[in-house]
Amino acid sequence: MIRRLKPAYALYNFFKKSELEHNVSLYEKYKLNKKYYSSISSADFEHLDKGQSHLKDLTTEELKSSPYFSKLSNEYQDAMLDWSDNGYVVLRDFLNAEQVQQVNDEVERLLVNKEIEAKYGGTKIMFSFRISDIIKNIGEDEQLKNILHLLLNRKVDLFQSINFIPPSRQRTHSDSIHMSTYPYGGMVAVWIALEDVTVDQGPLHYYPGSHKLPYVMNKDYNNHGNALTLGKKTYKDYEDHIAKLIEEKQLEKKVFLAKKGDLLIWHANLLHGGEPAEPNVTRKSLVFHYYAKDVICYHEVTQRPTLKPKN
Ligand SMILES: O=C(O)CCC(=O)C(=O)O
Repeated sequence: MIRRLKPAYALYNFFKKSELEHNVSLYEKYKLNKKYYSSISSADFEHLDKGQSHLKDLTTEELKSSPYFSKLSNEYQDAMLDWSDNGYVVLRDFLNAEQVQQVNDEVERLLVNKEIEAKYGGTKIMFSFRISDIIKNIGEDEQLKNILHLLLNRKVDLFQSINFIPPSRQRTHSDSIHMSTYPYGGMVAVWIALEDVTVDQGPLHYYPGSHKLPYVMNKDYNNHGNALTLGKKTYKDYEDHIAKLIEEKQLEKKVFLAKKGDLLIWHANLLHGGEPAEPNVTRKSLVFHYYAKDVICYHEVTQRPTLKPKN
């Protein structure tokens, strides 16, 4: 029960002022009666101007006419044409074999030294970029960040990294339920293969065009809660809701059989997940999540503002 009590989170947040101040000027901008430690969720934005509730998605015409686009290789330009209609971009061979080996060696070293550990059932190594320059430099790569800036029409800040060694086997979801923003759409993710991935290894899957569906938030699966408590639904309820939506809309799934070094960028609202996998296989990969600048950053399920360490 304590995990559902909003005042318990607010108390925890109270002592994290420096990591939560990033939202304060935006609460003022949108005239939200919130302190840095207050709980926050999509319900707090419902009364605001609907016309401004989403970052405007870039059209293909806007993409093509941007000066940075013309500086990219023909291959990258072609890949980026998927963004507007399909909500993803695949950049092949973004890392070369030597860079991939460096990351894999680094993860191995950090694990052996117990500087990182795999959580969430042994699948996810969180935030390795905070202690590894090798990993951070990839997430902060200038060309990559310029591409993300172009796609979102906003500069982005690297927020989180996740290393996977076994496959995620994660059911289909949109990251906007986890890393939520106001206006909607102020998040973007990058997935990089750190080995060649076959169908047996639980490849990443995604649903092209699903980013255009309405964002699924607490109210859409009856998980509102009230002023004092979070909603009672489980994460499985959310995943079931998404599975039903995919069925109803007859969405078409794509499976990413990546070669090591290949990279996929997905939109904040693109439905994606990990395919089932054979037992005891690896599927080494690295995910980076970025928030756009000047958006309210929070977590819809737990209704908490995002903790962002000051750089
Ligand atoms: O790597 C995967 O299979 C999925 C990762 C994912 O969904 C995420 O990091 O948001």
